[in-house]
Amino acid sequence: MTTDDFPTDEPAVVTCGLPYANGDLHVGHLRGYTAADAFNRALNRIGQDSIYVCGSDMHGTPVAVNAWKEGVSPEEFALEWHEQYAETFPKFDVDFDNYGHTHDETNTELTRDIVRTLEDEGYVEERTIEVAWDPEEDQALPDRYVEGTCPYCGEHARGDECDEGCGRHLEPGEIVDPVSTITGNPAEYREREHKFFTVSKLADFLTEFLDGLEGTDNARNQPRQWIEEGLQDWCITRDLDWGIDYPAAEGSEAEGDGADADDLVLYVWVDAPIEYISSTKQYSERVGADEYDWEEAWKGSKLDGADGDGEAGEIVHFIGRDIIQHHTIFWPAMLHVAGYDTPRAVCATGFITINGKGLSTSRNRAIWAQEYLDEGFHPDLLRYYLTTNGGLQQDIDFAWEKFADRVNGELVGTLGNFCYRGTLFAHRNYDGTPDATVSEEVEAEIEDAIEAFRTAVNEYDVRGIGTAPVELARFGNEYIQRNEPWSLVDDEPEAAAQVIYDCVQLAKACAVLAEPVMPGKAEELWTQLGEKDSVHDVELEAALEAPSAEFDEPSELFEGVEDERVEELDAKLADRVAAADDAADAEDAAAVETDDADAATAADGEGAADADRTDEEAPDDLEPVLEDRISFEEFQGLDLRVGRIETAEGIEGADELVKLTVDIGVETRQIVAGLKQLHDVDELPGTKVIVMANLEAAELFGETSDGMVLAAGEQADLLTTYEDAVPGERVR
Ligand code: B3M
Ligand code: ZN
Repeated sequence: MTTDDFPTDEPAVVTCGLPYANGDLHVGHLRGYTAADAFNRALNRIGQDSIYVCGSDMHGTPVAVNAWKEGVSPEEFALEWHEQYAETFPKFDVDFDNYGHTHDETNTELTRDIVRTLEDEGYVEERTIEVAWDPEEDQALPDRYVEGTCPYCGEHARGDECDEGCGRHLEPGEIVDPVSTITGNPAEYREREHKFFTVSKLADFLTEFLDGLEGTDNARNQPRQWIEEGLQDWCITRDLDWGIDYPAAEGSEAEGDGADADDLVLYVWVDAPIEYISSTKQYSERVGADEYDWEEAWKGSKLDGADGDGEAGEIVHFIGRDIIQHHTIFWPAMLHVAGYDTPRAVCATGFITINGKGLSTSRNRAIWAQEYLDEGFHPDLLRYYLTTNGGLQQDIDFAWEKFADRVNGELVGTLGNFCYRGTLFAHRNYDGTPDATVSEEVEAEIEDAIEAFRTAVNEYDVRGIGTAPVELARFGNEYIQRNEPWSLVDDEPEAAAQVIYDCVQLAKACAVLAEPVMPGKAEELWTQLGEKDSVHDVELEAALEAPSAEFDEPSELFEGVEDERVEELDAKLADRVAAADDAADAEDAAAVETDDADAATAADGEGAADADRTDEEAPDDLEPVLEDRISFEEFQGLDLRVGRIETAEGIEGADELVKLTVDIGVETRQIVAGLKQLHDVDELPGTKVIVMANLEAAELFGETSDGMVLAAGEQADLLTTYEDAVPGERVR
């Protein structure tokens, strides 16, 4: 297990979950890719040898179903999207050192190799199982070809995942009341032979792995619970003709329905994460192993002369929180058996909503990557907004108004304003940096900022990385205001030169610190400061190196977003959503009238990209409203208060509970709430909540719970206030 802080001597690799090559990229995607990109850049800034790799996920039913809808082959369909992604990411400065895809030769070979090793090591078993079957089309219905009910939580689910409920991976045959998404008919079950990876044998290994795993809390807590509940073996083959053929199946006959064993391909989740390794390998082959050795990165702890670090390599995965199980159970299990190092960290991000509602690609309630660029906004504004809006685990509500507030306040008002003021004054009075050296106060401030940045990297705190330059600029503004160089320049030229030298030094430090999250703007500032080379190549220490003696007249780094612009953008979005809703309603109505339409509607639902799982559609099984009405007086008897969580900590022995102290204005309460599996405990302090204040106190796991924090639904979505109600105010 690696416990050394970054930077270490080993080569690191940062990855982000592979996008399915099946539709346009939107802000939901960009959140993860920009966070991982910023993290990798930050690692480089602190002197860690690190690369960022990714690739398109070409296989599986998410691609096959959409290709079928379009009437093209999955390969042609996926390659087209792959090319589009490869062109789009650089426009957001998402700088992959290698961007491959899962269907290429490197990944196909490596996947077969790894699966053969799983077999050789005795971790693959053949079993007869029941798989969903469409009787009309006479074909198997793997994964997204079938929908039904989750056997664990009862929510509506897709074939291989409970996307609207508990988030579990579902094995073939597990889904209850299966319905074919091709014909809309109830599916039958048929017996088929399939291969299983016996993950259940690896519970002890995985428990130990999770104990050492860094990254976000949710990536450790959820899988621990799944292990406690008992691990199931994992079906790694599918009856599908799109994917990587199962290596041992070639040429053999399968029993059952007379289908050929060649029909069996590997489940998409086998070859998808292997692309992380394949992509690293491709990079290594391109630049040469002397510069970056993929085996050092993925097998470093097992190579000759390794210092006995154990299993974990410097591997950091950024993923959406819906694919934690794949990355913290199946993936490390595969790596372990196949002789690779396991990840050091898994950082699982929350989802994105748009104006408070679930992002829905099928309903066009999304901010598309290309659309954002077409609006003429600089990519760094979105990068900043997405990476610093909250902790990684928090959901982000995208609203143009909030976007504009952050841009206008933090970027224009603080960072841009300080850098422009300081450097313009320097240019006008000294043609660049005056003759001086940095003051002790400013040097200490920059050193603190560097230290905070380093800590943020080691805590996988991407928000902390992103806000570091803004915080420093905030100090800069205060410093310049306090020292008033404009009133010193005539009478006390030395004092004025000192202040302005400090300001230029601070601006230079801002450029270095801003590089990970705002690479384009950081480079612009760097160039304005007359610095040579590129800010992308320097390490943090450059923040304290002497600034260039000369530079040209600077220009403002950021442009504000006007209120009218926000209104215009909101109106456009609303029109788009309304048009898509009308189209969807018309389609639903048509589907009721004709049998044929059923297939189209079902497939359309499936075709929606990943973020649809946060769609704001009401679940089918909502409880009816209670018949007994209460009087207004009785309602008045409920003392509901606005509160603010002050502290939050887990309770020993209770997996789900957190102990909160909540400020409810009139007093501070201790409240125990079942939030631990669903929220990042560290992110809870500061959150405004609604507290049921006159509930009888209760004792839970030896802790007093004096009140109740209100939350909605399975995910314990915390109720909060819309604007600025303060703790203690009553909710009426
Ligand atoms: N292609 C997309 C998702 O489920 C999926 C990720 C693969 S990561 C190895 O978010
Ligand atoms: Zn479920």
